[in-house]
Amino acid sequence: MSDTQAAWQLKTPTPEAALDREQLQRMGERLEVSSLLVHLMTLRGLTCESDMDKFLSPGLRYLHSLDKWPGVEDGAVLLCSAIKANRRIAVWGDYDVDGITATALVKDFLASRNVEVIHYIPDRLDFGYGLHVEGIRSLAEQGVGLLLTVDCGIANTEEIREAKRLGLQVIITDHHLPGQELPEADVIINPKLEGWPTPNLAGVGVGFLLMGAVNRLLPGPPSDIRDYLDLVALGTVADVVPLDDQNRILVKNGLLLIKEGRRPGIQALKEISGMSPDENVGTGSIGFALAPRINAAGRIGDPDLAVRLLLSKDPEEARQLATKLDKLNAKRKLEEQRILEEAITQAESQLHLPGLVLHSEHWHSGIIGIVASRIVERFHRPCLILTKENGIFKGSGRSTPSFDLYQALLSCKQCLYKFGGHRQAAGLKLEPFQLANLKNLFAWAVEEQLGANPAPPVLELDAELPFSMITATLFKELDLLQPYGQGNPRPIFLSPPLSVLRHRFFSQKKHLELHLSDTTDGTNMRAVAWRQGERWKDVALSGRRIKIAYTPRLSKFNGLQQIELAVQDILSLE
Ligand SMILES: [Mn+2]
Repeated sequence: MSDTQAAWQLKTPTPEAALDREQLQRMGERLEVSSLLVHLMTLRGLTCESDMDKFLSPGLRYLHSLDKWPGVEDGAVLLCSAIKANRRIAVWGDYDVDGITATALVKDFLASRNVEVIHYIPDRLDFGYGLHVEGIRSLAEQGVGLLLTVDCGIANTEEIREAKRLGLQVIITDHHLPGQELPEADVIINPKLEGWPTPNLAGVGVGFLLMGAVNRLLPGPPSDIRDYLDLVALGTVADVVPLDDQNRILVKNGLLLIKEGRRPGIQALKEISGMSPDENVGTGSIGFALAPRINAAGRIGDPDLAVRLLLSKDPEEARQLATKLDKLNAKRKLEEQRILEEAITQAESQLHLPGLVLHSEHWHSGIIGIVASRIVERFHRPCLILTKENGIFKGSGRSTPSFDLYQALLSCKQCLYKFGGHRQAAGLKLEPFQLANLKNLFAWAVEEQLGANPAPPVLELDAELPFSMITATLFKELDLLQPYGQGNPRPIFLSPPLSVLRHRFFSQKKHLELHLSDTTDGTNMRAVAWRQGERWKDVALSGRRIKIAYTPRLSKFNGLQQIELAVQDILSLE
């Protein structure tokens, strides 16, 4: 939680989406929802009744047909002819959740059509992301005739040239930005290329489309391709791609499968994360519980553990694998905590700077990215975190919403050995003697973009919501907005003036519980401000008039459902 008071701002719809009170009312009547829900949809850029209707019930029938996605049919034809010719097929994936679910999806689907393929996921520490020549040579030696990449490959022109030289057919499926030169693969399927209906699919979404097309072409009875949407939802949510209309359809339907829990591996992950067997899994539970356990395999263990988990047909085996992943994740958390504490200490000595460069000789390179995110949350400054590996500094950077990190690294490139990424996140490598230069250049770059004194963070609020409006119907309506994600954040509401009836701190004063009364309608509610104990411990809260930025939640306590307000931020009115 932030140490600085954020500036609160009520969101307004874009001019195209804006509706007046009466229009909101009428639209609500037509869609059979409240005008508040219509208002929330206009804030999410929806302008007309049919888009709103599709948003509220995103059925699979609204997915574009397969021939609308360039390269997908060509890829399917090539893959099917390789299968017919008995060519050996290898899937090359990535060690994050998107890459792991994409690998599992392709293998699992093809196995359902009686096609066995081998897979390879590079080790994060030995090789890093993407293709490498040693691996390709080894696949060729194993008699592989077709290489299918998932969630990677678009940047590997050299490596794919080598694969072609060795006589492999190559199909790239990827969703990362292509460079100036495209690899000489037989087929490239990438939503960032021209002609795609959306650039936002995740790697696993692209793999799903290809398998959908293969499903139609292979001889024999087709499989039910919808069975694989659980994997699509996992990878898409974990990769934090915008949940535009197509991704929303894939994710919303995939989440239903995850709730059902037919895949033993996902069921075991839910169980070990403390969820009930038919728990309604949202994007939040994926982000906090399921994805970190899958990622832990790739960060500090062996990503194949996670692939095996997702492919397992045996609940007992799945349970054992999930337990292993859970242990790795616990280890990752400890390590993260240790690095975070050291990083915070360093950051506190740099608060005169608008951008932070933190480094150590011994931080785990699989974890520094998460720590960078935590540092940005806490200090509201762009941050680079570096660690030494094989005599070279390897780093991970995270940005604030208004800052273009990639642009900043471009202006530091004279001291960098390698870098890549986008606006919000990036990776970099540099020689140790360049560290001082990087610090200077980065400080310049940040100051140039943001000025010497970065503006306070802004907290965007969806609407004012008095406590009397928090009803069962509201919860049902808010459920329709799910799944939340980029472009569709969980709504945060502004309260009317409240008075604090009583309060207490708990868990070593880390968290704060409040009993609040809405002064405009007299309704009382219980609220919890997680991780905000420190900030309020010396303030006399009881009796004070405040406003809160909050999200209403239904929580279960002793088997009873009760309303609890999750407090984002508190504003004292006195
Ligand atoms: Mn990805």
